[in-house]
Amino acid sequence: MELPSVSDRFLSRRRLLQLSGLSGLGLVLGGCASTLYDDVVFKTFEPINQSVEELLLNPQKLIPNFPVSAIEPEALLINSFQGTPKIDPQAYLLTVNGDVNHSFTLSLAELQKMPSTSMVIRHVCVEGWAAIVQWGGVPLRDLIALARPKEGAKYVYFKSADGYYESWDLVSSMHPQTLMVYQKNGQPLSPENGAPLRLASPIKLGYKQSKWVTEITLTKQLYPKKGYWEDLGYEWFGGL
Ligand SMILES: Nc1nc2c(c(=O)[nH]1)N[C@H]1C(S)=C(S)[C@@H](COP(=O)(O)O)O[C@H]1N2
Ligand SMILES: [Mo]
Repeated sequence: MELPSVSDRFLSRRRLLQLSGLSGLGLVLGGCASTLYDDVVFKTFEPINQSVEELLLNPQKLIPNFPVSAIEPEALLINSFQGTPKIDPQAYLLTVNGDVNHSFTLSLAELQKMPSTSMVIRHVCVEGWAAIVQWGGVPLRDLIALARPKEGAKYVYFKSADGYYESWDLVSSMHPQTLMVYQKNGQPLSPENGAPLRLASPIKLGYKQSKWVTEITLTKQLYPKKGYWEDLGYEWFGGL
C-alpha cells in the first residue's frame, strides 16, 4: 500500500505566527535567542488561559501512531444517521467563521494546497467497534490560526451536509492530531466516510468526528444544541 509519510508536517512556528497576525513580533524578535523570544511572546499575551496563542506555541502531547502495518481496512464500519449526502467536490466550499477576525471560505483544491499531515490512529465508536485507520489532511489548528479567533472564543461548532452538527472545546480542536481529512488509508476519502472533508482525531470518540463538514464556527459559548448525539443524551466531551 502506498502511504504518505507518517511524519507530522505542521506549519512552522514562524509561519503560524504570520498567519495568526502575530508576525510583527517575529520581525522584531527575529534575531533573538529562542528563550527570549518565548519570554516576550508569552508576556505579551498574559494572562493566558488556554488562548489560541498559547495553544499554538505549546502544542499538546502527541498520541503515538500505530504502524502502517496495523491498519484495519475492513474494520471501519460506515455509521451515518441519515445516509450519504450528495456533494459535488468541485463545487464544495468549507467556511470558517464566527468569533474570528478573519472569516474565510476555501475550496477543496485550496485545502489540498495547505501543508498536510498523516496519522495512523484508532477510531472508537461507542456502539462497540473500533478500527485502526490512516487519515491524511490539514490540521484543524492551522485553519483556526488562519481565522484568528477573537479573545474568549472557546468552542468550535461543525456543521455537516447531512444535518449532523457537533461542538468541540477549543483545546481539543487545537490538538496537533485533530485533522480535517480528505484521505483515508492512502486513498481519497470515500463519500460514505465523509468526503470531501471530515474530522479525525485520536483524542475523541467516533461520534465527535463529523463527516461532510461544510462550516466551522468559533464561539464564546456552548449553546443548548451541542451535537446530534449529545442532544439525544450522549456525553459532550467524548474524550478517549
Ligand atoms: N455528518 C455525520 N458525521 C458523523 C456521523 C453521522 O451520522 N453524520 N456519525 C458519527 C459516528 S457515530 C461515527 S462512529 C463515525 C463513523 O465514521 P465512518 O462512517 O467513516 O466509519 O462518524 C461520525 N460522524
Ligand atoms: Mo459512532
